[in-house]
Amino acid sequence: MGCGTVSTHGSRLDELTTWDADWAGLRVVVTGIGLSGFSAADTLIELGARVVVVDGRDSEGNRAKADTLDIVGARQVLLGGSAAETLPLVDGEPAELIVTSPGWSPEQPLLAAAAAAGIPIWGDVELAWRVREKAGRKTAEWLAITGTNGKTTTVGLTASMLQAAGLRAIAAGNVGTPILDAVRDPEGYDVIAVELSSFQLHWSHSLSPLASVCLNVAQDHVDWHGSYGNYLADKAKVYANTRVACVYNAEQRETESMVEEADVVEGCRAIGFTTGMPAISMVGVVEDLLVDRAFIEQRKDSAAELAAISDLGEVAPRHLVANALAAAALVRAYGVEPAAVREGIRSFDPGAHRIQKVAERHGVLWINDSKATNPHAASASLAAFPSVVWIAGGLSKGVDYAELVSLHAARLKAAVIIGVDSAGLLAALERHAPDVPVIAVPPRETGSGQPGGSGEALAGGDRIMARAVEAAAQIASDGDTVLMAPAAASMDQFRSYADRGDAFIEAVRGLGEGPAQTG
Ligand code: UMA
Repeated sequence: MGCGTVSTHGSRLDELTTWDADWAGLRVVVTGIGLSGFSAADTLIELGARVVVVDGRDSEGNRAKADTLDIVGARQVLLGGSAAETLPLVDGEPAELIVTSPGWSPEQPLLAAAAAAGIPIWGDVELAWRVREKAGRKTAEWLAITGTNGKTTTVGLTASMLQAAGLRAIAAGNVGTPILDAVRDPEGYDVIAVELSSFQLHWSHSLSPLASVCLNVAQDHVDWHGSYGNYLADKAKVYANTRVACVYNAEQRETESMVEEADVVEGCRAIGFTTGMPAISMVGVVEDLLVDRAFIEQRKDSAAELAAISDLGEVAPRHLVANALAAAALVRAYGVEPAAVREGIRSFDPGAHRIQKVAERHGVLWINDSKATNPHAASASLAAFPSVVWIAGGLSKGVDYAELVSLHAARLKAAVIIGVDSAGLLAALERHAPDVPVIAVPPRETGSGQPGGSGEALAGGDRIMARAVEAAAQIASDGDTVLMAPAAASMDQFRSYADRGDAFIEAVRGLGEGPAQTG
């Protein structure tokens, strides 16, 4: 039996633009039973669709989720490698729609087969957009946020500003709460700050947010997208059909050209953000203030104060200022007053392990940025400090460190290298920062007090961090910053970036109040 074409399936799907539309009996295959797949399957079952769920991993956790979906009324849940290779039928007939989890690549055999058969493929975000209107529930406006780095901070700041304005608002999407969970909240939200990954954007088709931003772009996820060009094209989709404001990074031309090329709703404005002096239709910085020259009537010759840089906390690196400005532009597009922007910034908790001040001892600032798992993120935090003893290294994921090291060589007082996979970083330091002293902590350090036992490897991680911190303390002196921003993933020596950050904090606290270094 043929699987039909896009146009025959499209006609029914075109009608499916609210919760109350006729979803009953629709034959859907949901791929993935993780956070987004589970929420998509659960939603579709509640809507009365006939749902088959597929996941390549037959684990205990997935079996438990499968049992739950069976109970609520899934037609079938298929787990295991072979299940994910072929397109299943739904009640003996071809699917009319695939709803995929974001992590599934278009090359994946089941999705490739669906595409070849002309079956439309939506992500969970597309489904959420289609069901956001429901009789008797508030319909939330969406503020859409993407970018290679800073998305999570920016959605958090955006939600915080909206809440400070007295609105019912939440951060959802790639940040962790599946967007369908936010959309299905019984009370409903006024506004959702939606974090969108390039994967989610790839599988989104009809979103029309009130305002949108691509914060920045740098090489990432090129394997999934096939090329950097494809990655950029998917990122650019964040601006499609935007209604009020497309917010771009005035310091990164790529994001501005995405806006220029986007098909937006008539009347939508392009608003820049800059950490320098703002031109007209931008938000930016004047002296130590964040200001708005975009959403005020007198923008030709004046700017409105939104907040002070110091409202962002003791350490306000440039990229954090940029994130706050992007968030401010989004909420100003919605109509939030300047006072709520400031209040939202002040009450925002960026969470641990992100440029977190751990201690200040004898004029040395100790900063934990364990969240910096790639060179782009590490570069942003290095840029925030003039004289740095840099603790770095870990699982490199094959990235190139040449640009990072040459860009920041002048601010490096020394580098303390951890990690089992840091050869690339060491080579880059040797080549592009030959005058910077480098201390490599041997990767196979194990705790002398922790012989044997299953915890030995991780106890080793703690010891390695303690060695790194001791080495940094020997070198750092008044005015220096010891910055643990590894530019690499953590899983070679730690359970997670959080575990690595905790080890750093513990080691810094373990230094006590010993004598200051003079060197
Ligand atoms: N699976 C397969 N075959 C595949 C790929 C995945 O069977 O080829 C299965 C896995 O066994 C698993 C499920 O699919 O059971 C996982 O699906 P998923 O990888 O799409 O992850 P979810 O649990 O649905 O979580 C996703 C986002 N994950 C990814 O995009 C990889 C989460 O972002 C997001 O918080 C969540 O939806 C809710 O919206 C995480 C992430 O790492 C934080 N994002 C990437 C990033 O930020 O760089 C994009």
